[in-house]
Amino acid sequence: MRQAGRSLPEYRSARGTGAILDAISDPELAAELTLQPVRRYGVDAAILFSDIVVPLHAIGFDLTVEPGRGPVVAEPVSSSADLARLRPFVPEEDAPYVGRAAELAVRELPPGVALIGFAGAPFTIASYLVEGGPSRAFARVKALMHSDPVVWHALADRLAAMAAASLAAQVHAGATVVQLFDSWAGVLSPADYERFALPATRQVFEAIRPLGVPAVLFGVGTGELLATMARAGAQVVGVDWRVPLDEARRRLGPDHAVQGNLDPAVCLAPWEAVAAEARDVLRRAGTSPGHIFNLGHGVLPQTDPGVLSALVELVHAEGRAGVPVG
Ligand code: 1CP
Repeated sequence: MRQAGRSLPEYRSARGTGAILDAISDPELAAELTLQPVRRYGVDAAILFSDIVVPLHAIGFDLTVEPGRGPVVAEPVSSSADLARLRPFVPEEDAPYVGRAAELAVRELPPGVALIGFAGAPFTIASYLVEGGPSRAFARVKALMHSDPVVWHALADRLAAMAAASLAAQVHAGATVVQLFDSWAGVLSPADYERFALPATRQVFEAIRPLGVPAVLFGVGTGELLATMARAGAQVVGVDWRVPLDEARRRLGPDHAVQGNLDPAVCLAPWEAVAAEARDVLRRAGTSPGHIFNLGHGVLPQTDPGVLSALVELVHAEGRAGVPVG
């Protein structure tokens, strides 16, 4: 459950009001924030407290993460000259705090609880770089793809290398599962996804395959893309609430496990409604070839932690035991 911490008073008090990139670069604090949802909810996996823009920030790219808004880039990328600002990311030198936080978190995790390392997929990271910040229409990034495919692919290749290096470093530090967030891929047509996003996404999964950890590919609003995403090289595909998991399985084919997909907003309803929707997710997911129960996107900050505890209990009691990840 991404951002599970945001619902927790202990998260708010440990996190304070400082900049998120500062919190992320403090390994003790980042490890503590990683562990809090596991302690409180007894979930089967922790997700490292970090952000998809950390590698960019770490190579000195001028960006901030604005509270309530998200990543904002001072000088957006628009031409081949801008690519020079994206030098290769060397995790051990540029962002040693990420590996350190992972090591500290792994030490404290109960046996059998996975640590999920993650990175942003090339398209989603590129959308921030080209748009300059969070976007609704994604007009500039789409225009760049179609007007200058050579620059686009060069940009995507660099971001693929960055994501692969970041994931590998997290695995070396103890992450037992990796997840690639292509959060905004759902704004692309299937043809554009295949032509402009899939190749670099495949590069990421190919690069990390020798590490032998299970890999998840997740995006929001990707219903029409699932058959294409199935070819990216991840063993697991995460989906939001817009596509029921039985239908997602039909679109993905028999070779992928699924992750998802309770609507986070449902968790604001009375418990009976949450339980009914959670049971529907479990029923539609079935068990083969694997289901990781999750919310379809991040936990909403106003969610009652008591509801999330009850949800974890319900899934543990009623979800049929499969092979644990990690
Ligand atoms: O200061 C804060 O606490 C602000 C909220 C916040 C948090 C808690 C941001 C800003 N990033 C994070 C941490 C974060 N980001 C984690 C750590 C684990 C956790 O807390 O659960 C993870 C996994 C991410 C990943 C991330 N960052 C994604 C992909 C996941 C998704 O939600 O689809 C994306 C798109 C981002 C960018 C980002 N960072 C922060 C915000 C508000 C955003 C989204 C902005 C936008 O809408 O474009």
